[in-house]
Amino acid sequence: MTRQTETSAALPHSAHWGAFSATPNAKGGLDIFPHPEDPDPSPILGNFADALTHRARIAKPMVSRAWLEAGPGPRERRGDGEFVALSWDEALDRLAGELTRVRDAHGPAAVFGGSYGWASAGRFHHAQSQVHRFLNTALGGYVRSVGSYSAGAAQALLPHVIGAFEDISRHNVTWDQIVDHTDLVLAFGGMALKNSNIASGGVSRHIERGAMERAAARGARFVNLSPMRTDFPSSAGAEWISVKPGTDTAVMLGMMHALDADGLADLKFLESHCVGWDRLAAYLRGEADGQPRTPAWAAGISGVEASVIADLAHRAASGRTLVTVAHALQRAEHGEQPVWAGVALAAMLGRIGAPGCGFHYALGAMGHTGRTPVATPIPTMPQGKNGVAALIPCARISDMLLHPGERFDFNGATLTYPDIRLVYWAGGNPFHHHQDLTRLRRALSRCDTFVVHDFAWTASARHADIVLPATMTLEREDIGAAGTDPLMIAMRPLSRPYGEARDDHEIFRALAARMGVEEAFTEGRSPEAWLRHLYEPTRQALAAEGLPAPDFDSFRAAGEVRLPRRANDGGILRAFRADPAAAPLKTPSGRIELYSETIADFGYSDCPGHPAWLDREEAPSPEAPLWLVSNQPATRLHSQLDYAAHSQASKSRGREVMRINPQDAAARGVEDGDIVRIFNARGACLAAAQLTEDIAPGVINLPTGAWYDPVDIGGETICVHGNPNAVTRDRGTSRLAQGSTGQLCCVECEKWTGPTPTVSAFEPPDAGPAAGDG
Ligand SMILES: Nc1nc2c(c(=O)[nH]1)N[C@H]1C(S)=C(S)[C@@H](COP(=O)(O)OP(=O)(O)OC[C@H]3O[C@@H](n4cnc5c(=O)[nH]c(N)nc54)[C@H](O)[C@@H]3O)O[C@H]1N2
Ligand SMILES: Nc1nc2c(c(=O)[nH]1)N[C@H]1C(S)=C(S)[C@@H](COP(=O)(O)OP(=O)(O)OC[C@H]3O[C@@H](n4cnc5c(=O)[nH]c(N)nc54)[C@H](O)[C@@H]3O)O[C@H]1N2
Ligand SMILES: [Mo]
Repeated sequence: MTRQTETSAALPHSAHWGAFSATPNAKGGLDIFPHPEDPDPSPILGNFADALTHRARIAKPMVSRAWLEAGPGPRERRGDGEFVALSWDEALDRLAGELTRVRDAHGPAAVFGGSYGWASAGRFHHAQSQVHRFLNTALGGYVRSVGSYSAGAAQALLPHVIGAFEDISRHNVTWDQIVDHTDLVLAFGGMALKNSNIASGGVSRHIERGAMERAAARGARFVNLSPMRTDFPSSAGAEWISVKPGTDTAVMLGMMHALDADGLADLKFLESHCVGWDRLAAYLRGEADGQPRTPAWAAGISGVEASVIADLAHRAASGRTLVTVAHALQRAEHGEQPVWAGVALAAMLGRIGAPGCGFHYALGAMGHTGRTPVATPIPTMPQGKNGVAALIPCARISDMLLHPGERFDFNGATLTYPDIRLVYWAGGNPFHHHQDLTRLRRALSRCDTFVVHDFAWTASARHADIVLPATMTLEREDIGAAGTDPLMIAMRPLSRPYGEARDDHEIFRALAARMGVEEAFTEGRSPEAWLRHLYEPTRQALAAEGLPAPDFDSFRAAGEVRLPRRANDGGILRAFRADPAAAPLKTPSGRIELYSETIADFGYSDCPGHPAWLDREEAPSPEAPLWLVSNQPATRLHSQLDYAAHSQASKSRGREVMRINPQDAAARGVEDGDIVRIFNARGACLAAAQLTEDIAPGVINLPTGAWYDPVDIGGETICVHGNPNAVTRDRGTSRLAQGSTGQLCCVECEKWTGPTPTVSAFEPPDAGPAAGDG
């Protein structure tokens, strides 16, 4: 992001990718100025410049003609029909009627309101909070989703073996400690700076690049264990060890074997702070099955030479070492295992809880990590009480819709999929985030009604029956805040709403009014009154600390307020290290569990009682010999604003770019810039090839986020724009966590020789004559 001089007329605002201010320009767009305190602003801010009035925005309430004419009900297929524009009054009347029908006929447990997604940074207009509050108020509840696509496996596993997810991923080793203390960072999955651009709720300072460079200048070494060199900034001088996708657990087990065999394990720490070392040691030594997990064994699986694995173990034991495991590793089949193995490896090194050392889950994967949390509460919209008990792990959406009444395992419990009639989404894009989109399409055809609020014609909106145009963040007043950022931002509206767009809150208020619960939904507050109300707990906490605690009007006039941080005290792991009896972990034993009785007792063969290397169902085959890594995109947050300038500039021939090693490209006659078809038995997409030595042979990379653009060609549905979820696999990580496995799948790829279909993902769908026009 180039820094320009901000004019005094610029108004503050905030996004998940940075705090900024902006002024309207003569082109109908915005001039964007990163926050002056941000040392390394995110280039993703560039997507705001032309975002407001793009043709991909939704201008009016729209209803699919099929739903309007045939009424609610399952359909052959959603997503390829015509839409009809309705007035707000008519759209809201029909939706309120349908919500009432479903509630009265089937009860609130027939409504899926999980509505997973990142929405926008403002805390009041946070779409998920608004939709949950509305469904709780108007229906008495809804079927919810738990966990995240980000970290489903880790969220279920970490509390069993080391501690609460937040404690291990947010209040642990800090960047300051790494600058001062760490000798060696073993980064499994790397720490790409593109990823720490992002923090939900906002991030006013991007500190990672500077911290890595300062640590490296002091002599710290970073090792990027990943199939891609670009997963670490070159300025930090990282060594690249290329690991075959999905095999990190084997590498870690090989390192652990070397530590054990060479007498380098910290037996004192294993005795005083851990349980289950004997069980893990027996596994490492192959006592039960005759297969010791030696570096040579690990080399055969991972492609990393045995001597490199052993050497890494020795280096790790000789200094202050930090082990980090990226989210990506656990967003894959058996994703629990690399997280647990990382904890076990760090435990054997004996430095968990020491400054800059030990284990940090997902350090650098977002701008939230490696910082100390703020000491005051931040504004949160109350969601009310959900009277429905039924839930799904978030990535089981298609399973739920396709298998109502069926039972499934989840973290020790057996749950039943509810029978869903109405699906409500606000602030997320399932046709971005979910796997195997052909299957999701089939699944979403089974419900009676699919409702989507969005500000743009995403694939989810195109598949909906009722599409309500929401305002985008740039058009609203709000408060931007994250529990890890020192600035709370008074976000100001930078434009009038596009077309007839309304705030999610206003849409829900109007629905609540029709359903007789307006007062309960709004508590009598206008949006402005809500902002003042939500600001108050933070102000009071500031005042109690004796810090500047401006009233709301002064906060709004100043544009921001500074929040104090908690002490940089290493969190629960530091206290536990110092005295495990006085500060036990929240695990069953109070210690780090290298063997978990709880997990063992669940009896899941896909997640046994200690970290283990497990055979995979998804693995390279003659039909699908390449690993596809579908990671986070560098030029946007997920699918958000894919239509805007910065994201568009990264495309080639209008398509998402797929990276491939020249060796694999040559074997397939693929040249740089060619359009390729990426496919497997589940589906296919087109992308533009880029040849690079920065990716390991046998692996290709297509980031997520290109808007799904399915076209039926020769009997096959192909996403012609390059959405990798056209080919990913829709299975849970294991019965423990049921997390998303979207990061990795196996595919083949070939040069596309047919006519290149036009990408129409950003063209609004066909709109028939408006209702009432004849
Ligand atoms: N293959 C594969 N798939 C993946 C992943 C992967 O690694 N590989 N990663 C996964 C991960 S980690 C995640 S977190 C998910 C992300 O999945 P999502 O969070 O669903 O993705 P977003 O594109 O951020 O979706 C947010 C949507 O909300 C809309 N929106 C923004 N502001 C507002 C608002 O104020 N009101 C309303 N109504 N709408 C708004 C945006 O336009 C956008 O459509 O994707 C997952 N999917
Ligand atoms: N710019 C940008 N930043 C983002 C996001 C975004 O959409 N855009 N999304 C944010 C969100 S919601 C999340 S959850 C985080 C996600 O954080 P991550 O999941 O960690 O991020 P990814 O980019 O998906 O993956 C990181 C890298 O892991 C490597 N990798 C994949 N599989 C393996 C494996 O099996 N072994 C090893 N060693 N490496 C592997 C890939 O090369 C990949 O580039 O990112 C956040 N940051
Ligand atoms: Mo995520």
